[in-house]
Amino acid sequence: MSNQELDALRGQLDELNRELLELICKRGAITQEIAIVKQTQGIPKYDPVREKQMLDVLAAANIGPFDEATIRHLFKQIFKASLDLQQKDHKKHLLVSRKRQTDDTVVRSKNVAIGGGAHIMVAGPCSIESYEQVRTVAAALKASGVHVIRGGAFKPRTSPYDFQGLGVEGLKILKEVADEFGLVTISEIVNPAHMELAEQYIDVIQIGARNMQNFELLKAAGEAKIPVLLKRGIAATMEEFLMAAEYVVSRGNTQVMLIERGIRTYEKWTRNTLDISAVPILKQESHLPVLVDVSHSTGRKDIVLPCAKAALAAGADGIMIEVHPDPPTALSDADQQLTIPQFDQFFSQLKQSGLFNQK
Ligand SMILES: [Mn+2]
Repeated sequence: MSNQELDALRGQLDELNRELLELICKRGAITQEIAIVKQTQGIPKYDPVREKQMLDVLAAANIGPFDEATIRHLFKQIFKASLDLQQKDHKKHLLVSRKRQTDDTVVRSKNVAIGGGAHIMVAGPCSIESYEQVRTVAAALKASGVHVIRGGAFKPRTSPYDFQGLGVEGLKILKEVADEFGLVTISEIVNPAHMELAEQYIDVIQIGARNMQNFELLKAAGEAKIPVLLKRGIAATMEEFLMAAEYVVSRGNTQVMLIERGIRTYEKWTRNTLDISAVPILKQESHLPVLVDVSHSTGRKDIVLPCAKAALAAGADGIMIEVHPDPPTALSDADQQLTIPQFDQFFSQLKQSGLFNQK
């Protein structure tokens, strides 16, 4: 074959490549339109039955020289690329996405604003154990300039034989004490039927790590009229975490905060592994406030200060930490809770570092 002939054939290929490209792009644009229709109708993007039908039609129409398996393989790649395109577009349109809303969401409760600049300290006991216990912590927090108190009343414990919390009684104690000191309260809710109870007694609903993908609970929280603090699941990816938040926001409750609380790894010297990289990723991908729980992520008191500094340096909007008047007697998480003097020292050192900006 002369070079001239080869060049001519190659010229034909170049032309066909251009035509194929044009057709593939045209096809992509149509799949994007289909995605919008499917989105509004709530139909899943991936339709294996339809894909099989298209492949069968193509295989039957194949006149060669490629064999059937090759044709199926080639078109599967095109279908896959179209599906990826649909899903990428979808991600861009998530309500929690930074691409959808560039300004930081500011979560407001009473006189406290979380996100959008100033840092917030959330502290309090793991579990609400008694009126005296909560009041002692609240008085100390108030004196230290903390505005938000946490405390668990419904405790989803690893073992069914461990302390399960005081339930509604606990919420009542938290409310009484918080009202006295003018504090904002955060407490975990584990039952979708308890949202009205939450609105009555607490200011912020916490959805715990073990419930991050409890979709009925997320939907119920999405209909609640108070903010939600969503903890990252112990093995949740960033995408799963943001999708869980999307469940809440898509139901109308836009007042959602994310909190990194450590993930499960092989490491045994910390209770969990604090994923600092989650902070800048979440801040980049989402407009929701991001907090870091330095107690549950580390499970040890001796490193909470450097971990809190790292969290703030990475862009976190706030820190959560457990404080108990007498940690050795605590009914849950005794090892990781700070005493009140330890907390005061922790908080003053964090402020001295210049990383914690209070309004
Ligand atoms: Mn705890």
